[in-house]
Amino acid sequence: MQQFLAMFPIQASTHAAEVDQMTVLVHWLMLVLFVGWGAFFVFVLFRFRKSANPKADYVGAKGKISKGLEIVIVVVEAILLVFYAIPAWAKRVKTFPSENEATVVRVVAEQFSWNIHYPGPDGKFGRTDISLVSADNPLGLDRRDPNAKDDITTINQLNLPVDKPVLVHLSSKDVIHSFGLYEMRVKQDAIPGMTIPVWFIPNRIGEYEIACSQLCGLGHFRMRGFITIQSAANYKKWYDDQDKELLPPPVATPTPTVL
Ligand SMILES: [Cu+2]
Repeated sequence: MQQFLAMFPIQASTHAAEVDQMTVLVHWLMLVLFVGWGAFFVFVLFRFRKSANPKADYVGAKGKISKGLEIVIVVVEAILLVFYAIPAWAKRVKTFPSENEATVVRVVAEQFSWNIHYPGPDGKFGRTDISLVSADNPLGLDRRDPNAKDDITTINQLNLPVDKPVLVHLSSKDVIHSFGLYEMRVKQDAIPGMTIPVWFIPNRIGEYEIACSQLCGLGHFRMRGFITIQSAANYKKWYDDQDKELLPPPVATPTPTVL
């Protein structure tokens, strides 16, 4: 199992180990099936060669072994599904962290970038309007809305604090993209017209990649963002710095002229 894990990206979220465990088990099953079916295929080539069977038999194999093996495979697959896959997926989609105790962020995909939208210190996302979308305002954020005044937006840069649940509201402006955070073992399609919640708890400080995992157009290859996991203090500093940039520039006080 460890040899398999060495090939995986590092685990940077609390549920990553569970996903990897299931992936490894599925690969072991597939390895057994590959070797088993491959050996059976070679056996069949030899056993039913033309010189030994000049006349074709249309009935086929009648032994009980193949049926028994098929039942074993179905049982093993059912065990993987019922005891690993379904419980693991249920944890991702049944309950979500409350907005009060999570870092809440909107991620809006577009050809070919990731627009990130933080609600700012007030914790409320400002209004967005499609008619306001422009090159300078890819989210169409309405800064006249009181809730939008302190909102922070970035392109291709998602900063998050470590060891705190993250709740992403994921959507898309144009085509279907896929929000892929390999180190977090997170992958979710971003679909136009839908907002899909995704949550995870990053547990390893570092810089990782946001990859679009859906072939979404000619520029798909460059649809690459970054996710920076920081300590709580560094994240707060980053957040405050972003927010300060939103403040109107201080009015210059005229220096008194000495006559
Ligand atoms: Cu994409």
